Amino acid sequence: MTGKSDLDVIVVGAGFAGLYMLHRLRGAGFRTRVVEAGGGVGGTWYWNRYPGARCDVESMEYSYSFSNELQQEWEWTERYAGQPEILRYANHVADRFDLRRDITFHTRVAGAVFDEGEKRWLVTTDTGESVSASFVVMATGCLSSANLPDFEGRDSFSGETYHTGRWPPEGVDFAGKRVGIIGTGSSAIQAIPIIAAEAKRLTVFQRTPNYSIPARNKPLDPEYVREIKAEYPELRANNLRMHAGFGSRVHHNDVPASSDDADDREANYAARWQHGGFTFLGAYNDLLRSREANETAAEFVRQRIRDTVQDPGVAELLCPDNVIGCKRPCLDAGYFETYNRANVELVDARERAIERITPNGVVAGGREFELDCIVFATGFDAMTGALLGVDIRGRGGIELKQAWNEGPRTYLGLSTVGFPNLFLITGPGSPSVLTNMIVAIEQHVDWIADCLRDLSREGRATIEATRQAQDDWVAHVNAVAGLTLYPTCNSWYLGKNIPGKPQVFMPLIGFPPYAQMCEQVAANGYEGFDLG
Ligand code: NA7
Repeated sequence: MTGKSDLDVIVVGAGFAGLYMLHRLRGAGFRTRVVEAGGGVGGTWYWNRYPGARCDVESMEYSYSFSNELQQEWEWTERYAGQPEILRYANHVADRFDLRRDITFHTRVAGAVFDEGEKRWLVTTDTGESVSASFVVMATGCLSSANLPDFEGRDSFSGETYHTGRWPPEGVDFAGKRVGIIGTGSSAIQAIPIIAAEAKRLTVFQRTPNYSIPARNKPLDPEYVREIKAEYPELRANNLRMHAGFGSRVHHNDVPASSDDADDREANYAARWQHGGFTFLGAYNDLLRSREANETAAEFVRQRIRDTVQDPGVAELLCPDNVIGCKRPCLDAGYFETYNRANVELVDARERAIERITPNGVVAGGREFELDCIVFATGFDAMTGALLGVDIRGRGGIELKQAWNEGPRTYLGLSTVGFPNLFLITGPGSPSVLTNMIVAIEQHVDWIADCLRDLSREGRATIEATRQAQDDWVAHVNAVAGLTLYPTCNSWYLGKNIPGKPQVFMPLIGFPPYAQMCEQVAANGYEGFDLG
């Protein structure tokens, strides 16, 4: 990066957000550089190479919409794309739009300091370089800072250890091995059936059982693909009107669960279960607002677990007792069936908590489980981890860590007081992880690119959220969450998976009204921002 001190914008991260941000900014004439810690593009899909990693938004919708040529030429092969295919897509986009020449790989941004006199950010990297730019865009992802719990003796284990979010590109051979997997979130639920089929023995350490819905993945029917491609712009436009930015082709039943009797409800759930995917949660409009409604869906899933898992004790252990959808729901391919295998053991790590890790394996509930490999499927320091992993200092030298010590505070999830000219893509306080991420990314990238164009046209050097706008926004995000059942469980949306993390509901619920608000803010001359 040496010699690039004349930059307008530094973008941190070359995942889907960073790639599109670069494309838009370069197109608008801004001198831009992307800095990426990994050795390639793709972000989440570069790092999460664990067996079974797959997107749970359908591939025809989990893809960029900004270029009609791109969406017409790219051929997805499955209803839900697997990690290797999505990574190929990210690479194709990088090549097609000639993005690599402005990306510095194998370089982690370590710090960013705002120089108030110069009105520029000075960015430093772990390779010892420093570079300045007028703007910094954090495209660091919501689920990119791996959570490796600090189990006693963790580093004493003499076998192999892996984290699902940092999987070795060359893959792992589990054949003949005794494998332990800690966690039963989305990553584990995707990986467990595949590891179980390969390993000699698989021990699953489950702290909280999770709801999972069959994905019913399948090869894409060419006729279906033709149909979508013929009306792609309409599909994209319709998805923008959906609560979570996808799924406009399936029926969302806009009535409460109580409007059907028990038999009709059962039939509705069964049809959606058969269809597969998140359609299940579109069965009624109050599943995340009414406990009573939620319980009807939750009990339907528990019954399916009991139907599937032969050992009744194991089945009960796998049945979640919290609100369905409160934690990120999972999609699977044969997850519950895996517990019928003779080589799979489920350990109740809630009752028999993991006490420590030894050179031989994991001790839980007083018993030592001897293992050759441990897979940490323990998730991420979500939404704030990657942002706070960079030493960001704004006006007056204030540290982002300090500004957010009671939880993240932003205006629109895009900007935070005290940090002028710093933008967050899909930051806390925006719909982000509660939507189709690519839709949320495109909306943020377009807003930021338009904002920089407007600032430049008007000769403005800085933009910063006002304290009042930020306070009002944080109150709004909390008020919306408070109307739902989301705050009722120990989810990573609330930061509850990380010991000591402030507990604040981080994403904003509801994409379409949010996107309208962002448009309105811009149309009103960047209302809620101070322009310098
Ligand atoms: P998740 O969904 O955060 O799952 C992590 C799992 O690891 C979850 O079951 C946790 O149990 C478990 N965990 C975490 N720490 C511990 C400790 N200390 N002891 C025992 N068990 C632990 O991460 P994923 O990678 O599966 O999925 C992340 C997102 O990626 C997903 O939501 C999709 O958006 C894609 P807990 O539930 O906290 O009791």
